[in-house]
Amino acid sequence: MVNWLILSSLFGVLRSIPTASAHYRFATLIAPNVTTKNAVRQPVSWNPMVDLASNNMRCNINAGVAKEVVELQAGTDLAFGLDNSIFHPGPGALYLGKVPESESAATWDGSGQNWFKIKNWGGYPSNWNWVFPDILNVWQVNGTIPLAVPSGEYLLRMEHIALNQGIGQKETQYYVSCAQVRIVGGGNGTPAPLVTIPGHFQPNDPGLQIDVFHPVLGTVYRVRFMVGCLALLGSLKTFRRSQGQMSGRDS
Ligand SMILES: [Cu+2]
Repeated sequence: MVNWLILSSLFGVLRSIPTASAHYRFATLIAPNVTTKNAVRQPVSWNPMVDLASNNMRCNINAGVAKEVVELQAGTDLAFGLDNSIFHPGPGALYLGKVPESESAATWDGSGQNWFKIKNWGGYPSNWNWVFPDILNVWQVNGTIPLAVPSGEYLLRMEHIALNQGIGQKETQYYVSCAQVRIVGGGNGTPAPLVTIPGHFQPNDPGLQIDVFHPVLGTVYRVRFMVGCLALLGSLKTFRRSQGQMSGRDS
C-alpha cells in the first residue's frame, strides 16, 4: 500500500530539482466554486505513459482514487490546472466517463464502454511545424460540461498526446488525469459514440502519424470521436468552439 503522504513529500523534493525528465501533470480541478487537487486522481509521475494498450491510459498511474467528488452544474466551465506547462506539441481531448450504477466516482476504475469526448484540441501545419493552439505551452486547459449531459457521477478525463517523439507511433507520449465529479442539472442527451479506454484510438490512426516538425501544408488533422451534435443537442456551443480551434474534423 503506497502512502500518499510519503509520495507527496517525495515529489515535493523532486519538484525542487529541475530535471530534463520533469514533464507535466493535470493536477488541479478548477470549477466555478472550488479549486482542488483532492478530486483529481494524482498521477504518481510527471513522466508520460507510452503504452497505448495499458489500462493506465484511463486515469494514469496514480496513487489511488481521490478523496473528493466535486459537484458541477451542467453547462459550467471548468479547467484542469497543470504543475508544469504543456511543453510538447500535440493534440488534447477532454472526456467524460459515466460511472456505472453499482459504483461511484470515487471507486470506478474507468472500465467499460462508458467514455465520450466533449472537447478536442487539434492542430494544423504552419510553414515550420505543426501548431497546436490553446494547448501548447499553457498551464491550464479549459472546457465546458455540455448542457445535455445526463446528471450523475462521472470521471472527467484530460488527455494530452505529445507527438514530438512519436513519428510512426514510436514513442508517442500520453499525459492523462481523471477528476471525480458529480454532474447536476443535466439534460437528456445520449452521449455518443461511447468508447472504451484503452481502445479509444489505435496506434495507426492518422492523427498519431503526423511528423510535427516536418509539416505538410494542407494536411488536415484527423481526430476521432468528437461528440456528435445530434447526440448532444445541448453541446452545440462546445462543438462549434472545438471546430473553430482545430482545422480538423472527426474521422
Ligand atoms: Cu519530454
